[in-house]
Amino acid sequence: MKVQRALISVSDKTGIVEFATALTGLGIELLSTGGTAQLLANAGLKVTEVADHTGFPEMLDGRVKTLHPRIHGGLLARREVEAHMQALAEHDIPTIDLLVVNLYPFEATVAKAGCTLEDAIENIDIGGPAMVRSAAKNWRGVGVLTDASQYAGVLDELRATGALSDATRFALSVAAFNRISNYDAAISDYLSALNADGTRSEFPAQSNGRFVKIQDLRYGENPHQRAAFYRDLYPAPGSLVSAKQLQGKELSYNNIADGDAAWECVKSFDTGACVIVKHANPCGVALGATPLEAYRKAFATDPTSAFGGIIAFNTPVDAATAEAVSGQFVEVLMAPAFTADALKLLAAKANVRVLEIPLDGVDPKGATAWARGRNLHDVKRVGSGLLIQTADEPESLEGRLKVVTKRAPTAQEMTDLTFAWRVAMYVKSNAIVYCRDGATVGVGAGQMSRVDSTRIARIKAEHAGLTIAGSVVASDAFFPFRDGVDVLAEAGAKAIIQPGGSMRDEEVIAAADEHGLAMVFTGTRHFRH
Ligand code: 93A
Repeated sequence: MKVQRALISVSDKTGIVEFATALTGLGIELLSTGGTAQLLANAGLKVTEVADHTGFPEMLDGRVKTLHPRIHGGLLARREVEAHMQALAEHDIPTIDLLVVNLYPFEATVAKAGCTLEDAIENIDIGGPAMVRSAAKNWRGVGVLTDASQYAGVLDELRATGALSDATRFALSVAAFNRISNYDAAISDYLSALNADGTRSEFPAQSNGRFVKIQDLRYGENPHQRAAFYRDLYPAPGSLVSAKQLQGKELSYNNIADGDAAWECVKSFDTGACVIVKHANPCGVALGATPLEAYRKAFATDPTSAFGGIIAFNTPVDAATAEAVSGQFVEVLMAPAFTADALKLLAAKANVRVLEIPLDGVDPKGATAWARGRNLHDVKRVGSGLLIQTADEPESLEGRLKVVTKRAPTAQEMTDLTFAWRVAMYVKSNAIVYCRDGATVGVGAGQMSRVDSTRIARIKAEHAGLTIAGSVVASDAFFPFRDGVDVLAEAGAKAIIQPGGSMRDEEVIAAADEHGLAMVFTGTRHFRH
């Protein structure tokens, strides 16, 4: 069906003059609302104002512009139904074959600090979504564009054939319904979280969390499971979903899950760090003056587990680091940037998936989860329900640590304790992390008993040829009994950081004193399941 008439009504006017000029060039007649019509007329285009078309002025501060039968009739009439076309003729309503609308910027308005309820309400578009809905319902006769990114493709097709194919109009219709549904969800989310006094409630009665597909995956956690990867409609800055893959095989489900674990951990350090993850747990974490130093120290923790691991850096990867990393079997390599020389070296390892994730706007010490580049809410599926909680945050330990043993940690022990505590937050519970000199020495993860994690971390350190003597230990939750403390003291550890708060704290502190250990309580726990 030939496109004869287009209605253009856009808030975001990016690219609209060029697009409208091209439509005019194809002999398409233009109708437009106030601001848009003005812009197009100023650009020298012939355009009819909607107010002239309907014979009704825009009124109520623009609240009523296009809500008129002469607009909706033109959009909704079924071209193949004779009675519809007769009705249009009777009421002198011309068809509208192409609709170009983008909506009042509700999402951007409420994202601004200090947005008032009045601002938000004025930015709820009524006429725009109504037209989009009419056109999208009548997709067999009307093409509907709701985003500037669609202009070029539609133009190509119109230039080639003067019309849009069924497939194109259907795809545009689906995109249009997605757009208004996300728009309404944003309004509903915003308003649902408001109390009558203007304060916001953190967990509204209804949640409309929206996700956009990034890609289908070859399979899920196992080859018999089907899977796809989605991102939040509004992702936090610096998160894995904004990764740019620079080379390598397609990402798998497990690559993404493990990559996220590595990325969330490495992002939480405010100095150069390297994190190696295997099966969702860090198997080596270290700080370093250079990425190469951080990598070497992290790798030394557990070379066996690091095989086929995910490696993440929070600083740009240079050639020396790329060369060292290439010496091991690595599934995914992640960093905020790579030097040209590093990329040249990595190109020789075509299978390695290299992900670049800029950390702009991410502050490891930021006040909110969002500023730290993490989503504010953490979601877990349970049966047909969801558990939602605020993200676990790496808290500042300043002024919080309580020394509970006779011996206080030395300055070096204290530095290592703080590092170990941070790492433990990213290890699955029960987590026991031995560290020395800004690097992990042994990691015990995901055990049902804390004392077993303590033993396993020690065994792993021994297998890696590392000595635990002189190391410090972080435990993600309190020691329920003294046995864990006995095990780590026997292994040669010198200081412990843990939340405290067990019924048997006294027994645990006495054990530490017996062994001459220093112990500090954080008062916070970091379970991770
Ligand atoms: O205030 S509205 O809800 N009432 C309407 O009748 C209406 N018609 C189009 N907003 C309406 N629009 C919106 O105006 C469009 O969705 C678009 O975002 C905007 C374009 O206005 P202008 O062309 O005056 O800049």
